[in-house]
Amino acid sequence: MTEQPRHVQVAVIGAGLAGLGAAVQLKRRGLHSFTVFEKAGDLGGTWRDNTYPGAGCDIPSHLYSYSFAPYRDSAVRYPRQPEVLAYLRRCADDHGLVPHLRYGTEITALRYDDAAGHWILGTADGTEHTADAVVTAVGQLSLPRYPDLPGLDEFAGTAFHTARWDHDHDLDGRDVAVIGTGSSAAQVVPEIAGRVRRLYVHQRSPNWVLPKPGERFHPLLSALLRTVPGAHGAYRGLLFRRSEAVLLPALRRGRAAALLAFMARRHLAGQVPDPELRARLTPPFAIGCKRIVLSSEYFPALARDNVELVTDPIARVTEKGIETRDGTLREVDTIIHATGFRTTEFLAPMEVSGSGGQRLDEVWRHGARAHLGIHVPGFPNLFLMYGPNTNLGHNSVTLTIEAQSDYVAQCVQLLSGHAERGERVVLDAREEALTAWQRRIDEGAARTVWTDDCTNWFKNADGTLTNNWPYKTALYRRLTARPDPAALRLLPAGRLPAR
Ligand code: N01
Repeated sequence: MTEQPRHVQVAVIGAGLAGLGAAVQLKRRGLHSFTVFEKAGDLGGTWRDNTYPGAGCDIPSHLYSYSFAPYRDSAVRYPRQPEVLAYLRRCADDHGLVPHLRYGTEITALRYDDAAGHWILGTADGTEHTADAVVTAVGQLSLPRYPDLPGLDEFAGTAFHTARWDHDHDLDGRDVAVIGTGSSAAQVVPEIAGRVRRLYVHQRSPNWVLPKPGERFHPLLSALLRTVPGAHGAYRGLLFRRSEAVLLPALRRGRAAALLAFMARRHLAGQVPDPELRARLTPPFAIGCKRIVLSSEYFPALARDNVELVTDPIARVTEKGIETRDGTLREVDTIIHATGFRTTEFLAPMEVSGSGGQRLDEVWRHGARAHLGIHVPGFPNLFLMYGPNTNLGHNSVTLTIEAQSDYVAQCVQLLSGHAERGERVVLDAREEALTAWQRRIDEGAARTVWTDDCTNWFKNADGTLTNNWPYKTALYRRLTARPDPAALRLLPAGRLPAR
């Protein structure tokens, strides 16, 4: 059934962590004319989609939550997927977002209409809505990436991605292959290793792994958090400061890197006594180049008798299983793709065109860039949440997303003030602001280990860092504290003048 076209002041696209955060801040600034369009039938984004066994957050919940909606459990340190999803539902309920959520509406195209001075949102069912401003909040980890392996279609068994887990497929007693050894695989493998008959873990390159503290707090700490006033806030502050002061310098090749590498090597040596297996699990690149895996269960699972770490590269998939380059065919009935996400494509598969019809994929042909990760010049009144270079490698991404949501709400408030005075205006970023921003990103990127010789999901095929913010979180918060008139142009709605 097609929907009725409608005009909204603000269209938010996506009801995950970022979309909900933006919606909360809009309301807090008295802006109530907005709709959150969500393609699925439920909120939660990545925390709705990733339901694989063991799915959980490896950032403590005290930090993986908004400051305006503290998630402070005195018992649980690391929440599992159902708990994070429940937290997001609570946010939506507590902040009155439910009436704004429009499920089952996939926005497939965004087109700025120069003549009308507003955005046209095309949906999967063909309906077109319009909006004065658009906030995209579609995530960086929303499009599953499937491996491009010859013969994949010939496989006669069951195959699925970790982010599209097939809960109807019982794994008990089966022969299973997991492709990929990132954070998702490290959570899945220990959960299923004891249930399946054989498990082959196909590793293309190893990851540095650090031990994960217990999911639940020690009873003493738990009692402290429960009883001492201010303890929850102090704990959050401690986690934040530790990430800024120790983890970030390590990722920027500081002395703390040696400490982390030492901890990772000791963890590996303590859990993997077999020197041959240990050698295959030792990464040849600096710690942090790939996102560090946090797990105390992954290595012991690999050492089980029914589990084999396969490091010979995959040659092809056949009807019966996976053949490696040495000619060995390991027959399996299930293949699990723990192969990550198409992270550098950002707003894809939406087709986005700005003023004058310029296409965003054309503007971004050498890599996604946006001033503050939020504004793309020539795309007026379009605000990106969790856009290019706003992911954190050392701290909780909720912090940059919260900063963005308040910033974007301020921009919309500014536009709204003009509209109330009968002036239809749009906000556009200056090209010079983006150039200066990009210079800052590139300088920061060059100092981090992310641009070293390893594959990771933070950079594009050219090796340009497109996803991560290479500085302190506090700096990002400062830069997004309020819209900067020097970086933005306020123009009459309609076709933008030449830049
Ligand atoms: O994905 P990844 P992920 N043949 O991209 C391999 C978040 N997350 O889903 O390293 C063979 O890290 C690839 O190999 P290589 C978190 O931010 C968070 O595990 O490229 N292998 C790699 O081993 C995380 O970083 C939590 O050589 C292939 C793996 O697949 C992000 O999600 C929990 C291949 C992909 O690893 C993504 O993690 C889980 C091929 N053709 C996830 N293609 C939290 O706790 C790819 N690979 C918050």
